[in-house]
Amino acid sequence: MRSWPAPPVPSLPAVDETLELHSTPAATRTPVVSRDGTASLYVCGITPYDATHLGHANTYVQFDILVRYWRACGLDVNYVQNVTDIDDPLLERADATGVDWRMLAESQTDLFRSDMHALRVIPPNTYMGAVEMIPGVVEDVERLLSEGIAYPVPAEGTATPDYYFDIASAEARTGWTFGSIGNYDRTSMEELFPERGGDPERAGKRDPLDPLLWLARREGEPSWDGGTLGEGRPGWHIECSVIARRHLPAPFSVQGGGSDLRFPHHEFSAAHATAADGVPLAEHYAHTGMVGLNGEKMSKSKGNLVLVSELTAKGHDPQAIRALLLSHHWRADWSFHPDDLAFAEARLGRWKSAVAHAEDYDADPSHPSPLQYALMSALSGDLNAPAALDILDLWAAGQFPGGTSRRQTIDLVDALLGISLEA
Ligand code: 5CA
Ligand code: ZN
Repeated sequence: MRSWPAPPVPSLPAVDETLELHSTPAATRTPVVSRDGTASLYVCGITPYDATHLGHANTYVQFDILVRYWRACGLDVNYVQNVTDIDDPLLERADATGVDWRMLAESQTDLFRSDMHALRVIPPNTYMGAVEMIPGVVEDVERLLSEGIAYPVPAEGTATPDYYFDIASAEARTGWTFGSIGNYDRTSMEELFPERGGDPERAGKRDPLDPLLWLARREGEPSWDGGTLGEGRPGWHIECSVIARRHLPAPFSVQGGGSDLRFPHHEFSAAHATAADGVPLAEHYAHTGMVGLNGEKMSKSKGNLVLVSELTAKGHDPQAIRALLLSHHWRADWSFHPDDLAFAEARLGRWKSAVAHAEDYDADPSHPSPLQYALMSALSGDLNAPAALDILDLWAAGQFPGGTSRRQTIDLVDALLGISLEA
């Protein structure tokens, strides 16, 4: 599927840093080791039934810093993102609003594209919808079935059964242990499962937490050819597992998303992949904090959304929105307050004014400036963007030691932080 236009990214003299990232399964910082000059990333994309809110924007802007950091280290980055363009919440919203589900998905994905473009987020190399990946999903579910890691559950009024993933069998036959990815104990997972799309009450399941792999065709719902599974549509976790495995090496460097995806989503997409391939899905799992409004998580279901498109329509500079997001550490939970945006706008103004008055001279383009070392060193320690912005404040206040020309500064801030300070 089409993504969005790439922003220009100035090239920087390469600096060889070692990135340390807080990985959820390890629950601590771990070095991210690149292989053969490459790094690979999968970030879970939107379910397009409502436009981009600040929580989504935060997740994609924070992972954009990872992409930019890797590129500045001279790595070749392979980045994949999905769109959950078929799932229950999308069908429910389409039903409730009387809009065709395809039109809803298309219009909201388009709005997301224009928001990402406005926020200067580097697009993924592969942007793929669940619907496009259905043949791959069918292939994998058939494989899991033949290996005894999936099983049918008869459904009322359907010609063929639904299919579920067998947690116990996967634990016995693969290297995956239940809870090892999201880092939750069984009691917490039992609490979270029904809140996040799971169906613990479904009769006929071997374990109440076994997740759905393939849903048989229901009257009045869209469905696709499922080969030996029968007509139907994919479960949620298998979608990301299959899209990632078909487009990235196994294991790839980082699986990303918001912390609401720790369980069940990332736990099970990793489990499905390990069961199908025999190797872990990813080396690291990175989860961004949840953005809220007045202390409550911002979510489509609660309707307490601050939309990027509404802020920009009111005349707010998307670059100030970006600066606001990056003033929070990627793992932090935080609540939006309109004053924060005014603060970010003033801050951006100070950086721009400092750049406009900075000295221009011919700096050696192959030699990293002291400012570049400082910013990259801040980012190498668990992608500390707030610390990078503080360094920029120091520089703008004339308190940063070491020379950096006007042009170098513009290129540096643009390449690493995605903020253009050009007048
Ligand atoms: N399509 C699935 C992932 S495969 C999904 O979770 N879609 S979503 O539209 O609900 O969320 C898109 C991304 O934004 C996910 O990575 C999710 O973790 C993240 N996200 C959702 N709400 C928030 C929030 N309030 N704060 C931060 N990130 C959020
Ligand atoms: Zn996903």
